[in-house]
Amino acid sequence: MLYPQANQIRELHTLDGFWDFQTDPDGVGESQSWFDKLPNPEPMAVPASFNELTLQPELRDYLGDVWYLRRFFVPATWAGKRIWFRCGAVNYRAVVWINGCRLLEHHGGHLPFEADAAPLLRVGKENVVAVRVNNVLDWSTVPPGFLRSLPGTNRKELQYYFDFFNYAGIHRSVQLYTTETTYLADITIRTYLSNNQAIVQFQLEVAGLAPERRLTIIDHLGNAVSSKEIKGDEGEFQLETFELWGPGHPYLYKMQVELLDGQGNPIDAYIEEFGIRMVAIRGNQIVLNGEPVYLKGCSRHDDFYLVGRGLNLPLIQKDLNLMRWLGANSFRTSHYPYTEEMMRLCDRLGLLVIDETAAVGLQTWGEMPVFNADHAGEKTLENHCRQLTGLYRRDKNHPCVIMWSIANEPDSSEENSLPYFEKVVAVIRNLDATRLVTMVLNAPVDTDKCGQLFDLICVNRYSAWYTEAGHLDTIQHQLKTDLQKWHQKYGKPVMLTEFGADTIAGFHTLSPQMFSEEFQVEFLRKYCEILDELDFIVGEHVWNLADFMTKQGITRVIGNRKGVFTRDRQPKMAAFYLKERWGGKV
Ligand code: GCB
Repeated sequence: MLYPQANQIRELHTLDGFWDFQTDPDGVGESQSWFDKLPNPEPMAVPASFNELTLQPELRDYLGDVWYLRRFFVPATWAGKRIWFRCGAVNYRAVVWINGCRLLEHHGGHLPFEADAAPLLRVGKENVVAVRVNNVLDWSTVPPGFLRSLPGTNRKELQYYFDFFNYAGIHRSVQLYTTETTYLADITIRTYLSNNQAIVQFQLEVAGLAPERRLTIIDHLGNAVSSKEIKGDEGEFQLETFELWGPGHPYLYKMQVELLDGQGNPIDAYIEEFGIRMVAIRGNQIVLNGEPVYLKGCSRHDDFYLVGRGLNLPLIQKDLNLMRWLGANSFRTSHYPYTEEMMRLCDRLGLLVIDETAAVGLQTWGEMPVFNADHAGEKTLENHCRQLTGLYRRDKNHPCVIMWSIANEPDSSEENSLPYFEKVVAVIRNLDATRLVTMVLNAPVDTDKCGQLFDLICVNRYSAWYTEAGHLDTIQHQLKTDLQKWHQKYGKPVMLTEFGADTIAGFHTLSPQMFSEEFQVEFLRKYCEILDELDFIVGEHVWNLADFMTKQGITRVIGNRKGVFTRDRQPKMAAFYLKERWGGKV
């Protein structure tokens, strides 16, 4: 799916700002036509999570429907065009009405969705849009969850097996953009090297009739490098001189696509950025553009004070700068697709991304095994595959994405997990043979059933934290044996995708004790010493870049404190240790 852009053909208007907002705990909004007017609204910022912004503290843990509504003007000059209503992400379910008519429905909290709203809009007049958002997870959603009654109250709690707060609302920008009725719906760009040439393949998806298409490759100085006019939808460029994209040299090209009418006039135009780079596994190494690359970095969350999981451009910039300050070259979008804006910035800054779906917390819960088709399994699988496909369609042209992660820590010892993940892996491998595919595992190596499906083994470990708590001297033997077993069992390179210790900034102890800054440093150091000894290790991602909000629990002190930075992005001692280890230069 293309990122919206304004140009000589396309116009773009934002609907971000303060919308009217109201909760609908009894689910009466639709029958009472709230899509025309909310009975008792208050202002709500869009994009943002709604949880922490109002005068009602109980909204933080609210479950059910909420409504967002705003009025906007459509210029008369838009008559006869397609007018796309697009939203970057709503967590979790969204139903959209335009002028009282249902436009679309979308499930899944972290991907964009859009529809042509022109048939419902009044051009040259005021219009009204309403979005009903529901944040309840169930057995079929990805991630899954379920409701549990709270004893002694008439309230319910959402149970889920993932470790971040289930922030909700309109999380990413809402936009209107125009195209002509004939338009470029999508483009896929793939690059590889052959006989010292860079081959840039493209495939267009054109809606309507455009007799000709002109494609131009533009270099970073704005010069046209190569151009061609074609009648079909696919083709390739062969570049004899070219620049590769990679960390330290994030060279981006632009592909300009123009759809032309019979007289050579443009009907549509779009510019997509891309980089020329290849990634593969060679023996025990990840190889980027023919050179081994060792992944180092911290995973993170889209999470900040007040705005929750809402689009936060300054936070994205700060976090990528903190990673560069540490000397990191990569991170994983734990545990859901991040914003399109962040992916674009990673392209520009040369950070490598493991792009993860929202399939986190796929556990086997007693009576309700999530992989079991008799229960919700088939629907979970369907949603999972749909969201993976959506992620691919959104991010396929980003050079920063080198690997797809199809899930985080599912119960991969469960009998039914193998047939389930075989199907999910087949979906992404059919779509994309140019990137690596993994799943982040945490099952015991002896009982894991799924590792064989992936290009490399990604594993999370917390020795001396969740097991043998506080005993730093137990880390090294356990970790080494464990990682060696993963390597022996599957004969593939291994990456440690999570290791970390909760640390309260400002807690100090002379001998390293849990929760102190000294403990966090020693903990990381012990892990890293083992990683340095093993030649099949291809990367290390510390958990986590920064402290983040979670649901309440006896192991969470107003959130997860495993950040090497605090939630307001100040360094703990561990940040300096990592900077030294990873060679951060700033
Ligand atoms: C994990 C999860 C991550 C948690 C982390 C922790 O294994 O993948 O989502 O936040 O452990 O801190 O417990």
